[in-house]
Amino acid sequence: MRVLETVVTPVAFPDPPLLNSAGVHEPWALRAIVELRCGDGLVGLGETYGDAPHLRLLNAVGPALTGLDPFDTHALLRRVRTVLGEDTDTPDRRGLTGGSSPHKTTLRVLSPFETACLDLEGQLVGRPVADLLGGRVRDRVPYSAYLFHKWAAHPGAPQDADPYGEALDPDGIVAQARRLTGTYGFRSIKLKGGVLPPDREIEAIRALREAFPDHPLRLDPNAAWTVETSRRVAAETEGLLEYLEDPTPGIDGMAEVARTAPMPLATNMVVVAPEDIPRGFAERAVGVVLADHHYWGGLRRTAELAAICRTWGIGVSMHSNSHLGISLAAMTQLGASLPELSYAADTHTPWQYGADVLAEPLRISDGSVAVPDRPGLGVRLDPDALARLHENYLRCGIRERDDTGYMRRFDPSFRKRRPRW
Ligand code: GKR
Ligand code: MG
Repeated sequence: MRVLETVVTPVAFPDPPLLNSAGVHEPWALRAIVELRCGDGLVGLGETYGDAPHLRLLNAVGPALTGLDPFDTHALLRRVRTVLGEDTDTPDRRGLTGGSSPHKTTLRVLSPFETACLDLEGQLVGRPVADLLGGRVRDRVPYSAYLFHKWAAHPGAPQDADPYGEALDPDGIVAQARRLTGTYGFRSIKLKGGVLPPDREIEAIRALREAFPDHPLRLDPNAAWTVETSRRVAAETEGLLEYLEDPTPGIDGMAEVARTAPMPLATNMVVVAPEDIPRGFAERAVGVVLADHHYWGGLRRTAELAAICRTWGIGVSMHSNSHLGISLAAMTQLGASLPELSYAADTHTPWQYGADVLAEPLRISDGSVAVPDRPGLGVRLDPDALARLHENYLRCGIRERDDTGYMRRFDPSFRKRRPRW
C-alpha cells in the first residue's frame, strides 16, 4: 500500500477573545488538515498549524510523498528534508512555543505526515495507534481545564455571543472553572497568566484553591515575569501549584528561578527542540516538559522525548494550542501509550464550542477522553464539515496568528514585552 495523493486543507474556526502575554486571540483560529490518500477509501489523517509560512512548506512536501510506504517513516523524514533543503528558517509565530530553529521547523513539518502515516499503519494492521506506540498503559487520557482571562466577546460582536462571558478577576476565573469542570468533569486546572499584574493572578490562584480544594492547579504566564518576580510568585504560591509553567524567559532565567522555587517549573517555551534538551536538563531549568507532537516531530518522536525525560527524572505533560479533533485524537492515542505522562494534558477543545472536521469527535467526560478501540487514530473526516471550515478560511482574511497586532487594534499602547513584570 502506497500513498497516491496528499491533500492539505487550511481551515478556520471561531475562537473566543482569550488573553495571553502576547495579546488576545483573533476571532478565527487557523489549522491545516492533512490527508494521505492511498486509494480504496484508505486515508491517513494529520492536523497542524494553518499559518501561511507553514502551509507553504506543507504544500511543498505534499507532492513528494506520492509512492511513500506509510510504514517507512525514515523515508518520510528523508523526503521532507530533501524538499525543505535550506528552506527551514521560518520564525515560530504559532503561539508561545519558544524560538525557532531549522531542526524545529523540519520536525514541525514532519509531524502531521508522521501522524497520518501512523493512522494508516493502524488501519492497515487493524490496531489503534496507541498499540503501535508500545501499547496502552491507560484506557482514558486525563485533560485539565484550561482557564483564560478573557473578554466577554470580540469587540463589535454581540456580548452574549460566548457562553463563558468575561473573566478579568478572580470571581470571573472561578466562574469559568466551575463551568468547565461542571461540563467536562476536569480534575485539574490550569490558569493562563501573564495577563494581569502578578499579584492579581496570585489572588485568582488563591480563589481557585478555595473553590476547588482537591484539584491540582497550575499557572502559566508565558515568560511574562522577571527572575525576581518569578521567585516571589513561586514563594507566595508554595503549596498551591503542582507546577509553575514558563514564569520567565530563557533556560538561564528558568534555572535561576528553579533553584529556589518550591514547586517544579514546567515548559513549552525553553525546551522546545532536541537541541534544547542537553542544556535545559543539565542546568535543571525545568522539572516538567509539556510535550507537543505538533513541533516535536510527531507521535513517535514525542514518545522518545518522554523516555529522555524519564532518564533525567523530569515529568511529562502535554501542551496545546487552539486545535480540532484530529489533534485531540492524536494526543489521546499518544497519551494512552506514554508511561511517563505524569500530569493531565492541556487541551483547548472546550474553547472551540464543538467546531470540528470529524464525523464523530472524541468527547471529554470525567476530565478525560476514552482511547478509541478503532484502528488508527480512531476518527473519520466529515467532508462537509471540512468544506465548511475551509470556506471559513477563505473568507476570514486571517493568514497568520497575530495576538499582538489584534490587541493593538483596541489598545495601541499594548506592546509584547517578555518579561513585562
Ligand atoms: O492559546 O493563548 C493560547 C496559549 O497561550 C498558547 O498559545 C500557548 O502556547 O497554551 C500554550 C501554553 O501553554 O503556553
Ligand atoms: Mg505553556
